[in-house]
Amino acid sequence: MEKKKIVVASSNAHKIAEIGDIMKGYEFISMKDAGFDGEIEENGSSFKENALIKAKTVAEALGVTALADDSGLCVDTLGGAPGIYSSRFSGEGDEGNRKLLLKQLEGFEDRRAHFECAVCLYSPGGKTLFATGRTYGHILEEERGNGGFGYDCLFFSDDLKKSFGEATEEEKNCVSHRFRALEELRKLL
Ligand code: ITT
Repeated sequence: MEKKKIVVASSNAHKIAEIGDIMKGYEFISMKDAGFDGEIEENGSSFKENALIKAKTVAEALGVTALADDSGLCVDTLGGAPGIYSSRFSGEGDEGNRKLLLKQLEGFEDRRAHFECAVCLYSPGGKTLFATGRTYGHILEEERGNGGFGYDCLFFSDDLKKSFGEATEEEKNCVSHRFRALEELRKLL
């Protein structure tokens, strides 16, 4: 049977790959490959709002069903920062973001944190499904492992008892915020 095609409203190749590994049975196409190369202004005030903005923009521009993931790292001691600003935290990409996070946490004992993910599936005509997922852990004093992307090598997972950077893709994809959000979404489909 031919797999159902879904356009992913994201320009983050790591995310798109993880979504494909987690949601078997669907074929995911990046928005760029589907013909969308516009800018999307993520000006929502929550993960959910930003996921809707991304999915709706791409779905309406292309006339197809689109899936968006808005996600980020929330650190308790920092009042939930960087949160929805995770990708733009330092303004200098993933490496700069990790450096800034370590700097802001210097001297803090409480390093508890969670990743959060909101997914939105938007179909032309306005049918909208949302799901969210979280995964808990703490921020390490230094990077461990080089797998994954973003803050993975600084995030020690309570579930895996190692950093996401040290975990295999399969291990991360069994406990991650993205996996949990997509599992919820799958139940709604
Ligand atoms: P799109 O908006 O194009 O999808 P993006 O990377 O800008 O790509 P977000 O706005 O949702 O996506 O920001 C997510 C950021 O949160 C991401 O760039 C990482 O810094 C961090 N992040 C989210 N999920 C992560 C994960 O599984 N592992 C490590 N870092 C993650």
